[in-house]
Amino acid sequence: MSNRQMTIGDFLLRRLEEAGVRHLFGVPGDYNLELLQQLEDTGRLKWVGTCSELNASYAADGYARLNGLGALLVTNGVGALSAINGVGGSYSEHVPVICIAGSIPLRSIDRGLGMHHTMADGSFDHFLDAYSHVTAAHARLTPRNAATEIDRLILTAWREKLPVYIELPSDIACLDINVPATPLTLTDPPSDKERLRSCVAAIAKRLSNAKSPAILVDADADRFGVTSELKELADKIQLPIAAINAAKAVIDETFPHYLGIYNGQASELGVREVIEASDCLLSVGYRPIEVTTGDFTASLPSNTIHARGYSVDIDDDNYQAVTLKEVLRGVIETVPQIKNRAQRGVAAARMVKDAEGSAKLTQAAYWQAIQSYLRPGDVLYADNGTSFVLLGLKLPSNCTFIGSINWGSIGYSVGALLGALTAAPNRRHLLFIGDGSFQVSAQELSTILRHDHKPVIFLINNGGYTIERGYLGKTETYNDIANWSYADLPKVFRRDTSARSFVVKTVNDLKSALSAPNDAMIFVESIMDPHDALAPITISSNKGAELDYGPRGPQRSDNQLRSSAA
Ligand SMILES: Cc1ncc(C[n+]2csc(CCOP(=O)(O)OP(=O)(O)O)c2C)c(N)n1
Ligand SMILES: [Mg+2]
Repeated sequence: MSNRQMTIGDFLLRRLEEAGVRHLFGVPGDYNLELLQQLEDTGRLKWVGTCSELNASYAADGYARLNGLGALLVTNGVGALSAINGVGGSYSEHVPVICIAGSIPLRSIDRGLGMHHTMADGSFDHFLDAYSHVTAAHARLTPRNAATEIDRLILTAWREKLPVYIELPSDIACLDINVPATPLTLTDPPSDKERLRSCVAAIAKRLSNAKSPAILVDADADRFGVTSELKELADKIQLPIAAINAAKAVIDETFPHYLGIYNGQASELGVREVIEASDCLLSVGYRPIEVTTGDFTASLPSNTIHARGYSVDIDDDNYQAVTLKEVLRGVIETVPQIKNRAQRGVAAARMVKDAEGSAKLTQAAYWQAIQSYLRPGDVLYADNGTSFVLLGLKLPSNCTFIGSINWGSIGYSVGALLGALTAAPNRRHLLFIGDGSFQVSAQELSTILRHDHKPVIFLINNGGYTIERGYLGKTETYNDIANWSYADLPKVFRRDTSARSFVVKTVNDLKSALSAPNDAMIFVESIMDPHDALAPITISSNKGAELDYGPRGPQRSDNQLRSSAA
């Protein structure tokens, strides 16, 4: 392999570019300015400065959801720890993000010089150690290891679909090292031939002999890029595919074999029976938690086949060294076609009576209007809170859902919106968020406006943390928040903004907001009652309280927002 000389910083940027990363999010700091200058000088990658490193970590995650890989640049300690929540979220949601921290110069580490952005305790390893818990791999670069570590870390993020952490000491970015001249190629290691053959045969045999086979997908079906294979398999042998809510819209909801959301007793109509009674269920990357299993009421058949990115569990066997895509391709080729299996009904969308136009806006009327607003190809976001109702809407074809169901950090969606807009500026992006979640990361709206993006932001102003009122504190002031003038914020964040802002109080107000053209940002602030929440929200919060606090905890129904009807 031929080599060439290159600076460490230039090589890192070159490798990111070769891996398909075209934008870098983050906040400058003295320890990372050298790399930022190299970015400017070489013209590799575009810098997207954010208001905070936390938001940069959310943006890199949102970017990676649509781009396959994302990256952020922070400064030592203060920046790295601000970003660690978002990077932890990327781990939890299986999103490949490369977090680069410009860090303490090696000369200071060598000489034991105390530096700012440290604990001033003589140790320089605290943040590297902290990141070891939220990443698949981490390293501090040196002139000796940089060429190999940069490739190892980028490749690990891409292969594992998990974040990695790179410390780039500030005094080495401009040092020349020997680097490979050939570009970095992102490929999976090939499967072991025998393991692949016998794994494919075992799955194909079970599927072909089954009377009621089905597939259940989690987010990994998207992360490992196998949705088209899953649909091809479903077409070939006429089997239904359900998703858990962490994998909303991973299978196109208009796909004829798409069944609906499986969530234990909180499943969509008709889904639970099919999944739980299947005599051959193939699950893809299934990682159940309380909020994706209807509070542990989900129960997969005991002989479920569990396929993951690089392994498969089937009956008594565990197959290693097999890649998901190759397994599914093999199964598609092996199973005989089935044409006449009885079709299963797809769950019908719940319809409610049209609300009076002049009536005060309710959650029920709101979500009904939103359902008709959705268009094929939309990118949809739901932050934590009553905006989770979006999970129950039927999405048109080719929609993408970006959420953080496992990690659930409020405010994630605003940063993720910036990131995904940067990756796919020509799609229509709709953000659904509550006032409480918005207050965590609202300032990133300014970056979205600064870059002329045109999302539609649906903010529910209900005076606080309504979903939390279903756990505890229905009327307590700890669930109240300051009442901002949300719809004025586009103007505050960009004086010359062309954003269209609406304050919506009635069904008619909402209708006129929804008829605004999408040629500028649309900001819709909908005022709703703090105690208005649909049954799926209150039921899950009430159940969550039982689980969280136990029988001796504050099970005070008088102090919990409860649903009147299921
Ligand atoms: C970083 C973080 N802090 C706290 C929480 C706990 N939490 C979950 S939902 C929520 C309230 C959300 O309120 P809002 O966005 O207004 O939604 P609503 O239910 O009112 O529509 C809070 C505080 C969290 N999930 N993440
Ligand atoms: Mg709220």
